[in-house]
Amino acid sequence: MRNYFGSVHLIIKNCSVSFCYFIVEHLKLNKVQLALFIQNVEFQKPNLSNYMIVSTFIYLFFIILSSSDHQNSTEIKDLYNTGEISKGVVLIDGETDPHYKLIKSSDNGYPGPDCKVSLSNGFPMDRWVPNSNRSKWIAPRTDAFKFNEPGIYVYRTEFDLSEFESENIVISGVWSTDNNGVDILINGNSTGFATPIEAYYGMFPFEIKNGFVKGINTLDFLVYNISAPTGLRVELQGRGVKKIITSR
Ligand SMILES: [Ca+2]
Repeated sequence: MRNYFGSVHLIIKNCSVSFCYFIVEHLKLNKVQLALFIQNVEFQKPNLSNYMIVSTFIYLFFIILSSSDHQNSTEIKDLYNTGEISKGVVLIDGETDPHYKLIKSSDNGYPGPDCKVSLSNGFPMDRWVPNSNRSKWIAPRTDAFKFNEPGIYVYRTEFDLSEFESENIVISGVWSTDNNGVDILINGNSTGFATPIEAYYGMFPFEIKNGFVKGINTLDFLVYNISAPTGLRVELQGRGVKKIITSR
């Protein structure tokens, strides 16, 4: 196959502008990748045979690029689950979550910004979807069974994308809330994800693919407490393509 390509002169010179646009927009190539691609393409007069070869080439290129994109994507390491102190290690009950801040509270007695890991036994944990070895419920207070005031509670976590291309980021995960999750904001903008009033019985998926900015990004989880206990549980992960550092 390699020799075959070596002897073929591709025929896309006359439509190179639109073709380049297609590559950049649909295959998410950066300038360096595009330059490498164009560098390896030679142009000649079109004929049916070459059209077929070009089609095959583009298809194969797409497959290779897709797999290479996946391989090149890197985990965003400063994204943490609720109640997680380091990757795969959870806090003990009552500890302050270092990665989530309560930036808005409806309970003057628990205004934040500290979020506490909830007690793992008894009410309301007997109703809340059980903790895992990757995440735990957090709340304005450790002893959630003593209740918090009704209203909105906003939990914020931050992560740094300085080393990433901001257009290639995907963050996905699941969340649970007491009571309903109102929204998830990426850098203050709604993603539209919500959970039902009795969401605490399960975990609900979300996926965010846009709205990212260079540098520090914020992810806000808005939870509405109808009455009694309130809390939040999140498990999430993010991947992106790291910036290519070029020197001249
Ligand atoms: Ca509640």
